Formats: sequence, structure tokens, C-alpha cells
Amino acid sequence: MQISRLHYITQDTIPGFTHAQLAEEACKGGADWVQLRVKGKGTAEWRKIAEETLAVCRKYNAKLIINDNVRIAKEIGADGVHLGNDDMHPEEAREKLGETFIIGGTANTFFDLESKCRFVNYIGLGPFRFTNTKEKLSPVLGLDGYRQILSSCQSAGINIPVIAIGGINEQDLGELFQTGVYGVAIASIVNAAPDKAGAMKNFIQHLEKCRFND
Ligand code: TZP
Ligand code: MG
Repeated sequence: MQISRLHYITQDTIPGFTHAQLAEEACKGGADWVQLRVKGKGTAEWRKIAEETLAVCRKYNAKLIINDNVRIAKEIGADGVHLGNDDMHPEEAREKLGETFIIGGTANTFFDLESKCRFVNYIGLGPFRFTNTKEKLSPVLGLDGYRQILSSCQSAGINIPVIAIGGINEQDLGELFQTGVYGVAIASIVNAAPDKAGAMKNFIQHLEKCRFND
């Protein structure tokens, strides 16, 4: 299964847009990978949001990854789940979800990455810079942090796809890809734009100009 170079993430806090509507704008703009990031909702409401968002993703043939919630991801038949340090451990999630389900794990350090990489399909490594999108942000890595962690991966023979995340804009892509990351994850650069589909399209155009490290 191919991991996308560009992970689009929904947000709760965008006035006038549901998660499904945000996903629809992103997919209209060309997104092929949507992470549903719902915070502070009960299970019933969360599941309803997830089902609506899944319908959008199926319509556009985009993957749907559920943040935090293994149970909902499995029950609605999403493509994957993304798990942070406060969520179920990826090892347990792999047992519950099977080999073909996509599992992503969050890392802020080489230690995090190394301890999870056997159980996940990709690592979300960040934050690249400060962002208001996430509360309780881990220490900012900057380009140097990515260089160090990616070079430790190389020395250790770890070649899992690493997705950079946190405050990323189009201008960052060239330097970020030079550090050896596989792809990037973005939220507010699309979600806060008046023309969300247009912002996604523009971002993809920039991304396509980058040389990838395969
Ligand atoms: N994890 C680390 S930073 C972040 C998450 C979910 C937020 C990414 O959103 P943005 O708006 O692209 O900074
Ligand atoms: Mg989480």
C-alpha cells in the first residue's frame, strides 16, 4: 500500500465547515489522503462525523485515516488510524486491526520513532515549527531536528516513510524534503484559507515540483 506524500488533516475549529465539508474541499483540490482529527466529542457524534467523512473520501477515492480512535476506525471501515503518545500503542492496534490496516504513529524524537516503527506504516514527525492547530505541542524540531533524526534513521537502517508536520507552508517544502522526509501533513494552511480547494491545489502544485527521496 502506497503512503501519500501529502496528508491533509481536518480541524474542529473552522467556522461554517463540518469535517466532511472540509474533507470535500480538500479532495476537490486534489487531496488523496485525509486524516479526520476530532477532539472532545462523544463516541456517537464522533462516529457520525467519521461516517460522513468516509462517504466523502470514498466519493473522491481518497484514503481516510482516523486520528486517536482505533475502535471507530475499525467499525466504520476506514483505511487507517493515526496514534499519538496518549493513544493506544501501535503494537496493540496492529493486533486489533490486522496487517493491512494503515497505522501511523506520532514521534517527536528518534527514540519515539525507533520504538514504534516496527508496528506502523508511517511516522508523523513533528512539530516542524510552532502551530496553534495542536494543543500541548511537543518541542519544535526545526530543520536541524529533522536532519538529526533522519540521519539517525539512516545510521540505524530504518527507512519507514516519515511525514513532517506542524506549521508547514509551501516555502518549506524544498528544505524539508532535503532532510530525507517522505512527505508532509498540513491542516491550517488549507483549513484557514478562504478558498480551501484552491489552497490545496496550490500546495499540491508546489509539492509536485519537489524531488523526492525514494
Ligand atoms: N501534530 C503536530 S503539529 C499538528 C499536529 C496534529 C498540527 C498540524 O497542523 P498545521 O495547521 O499544519 O500546523
Ligand atoms: Mg492522538
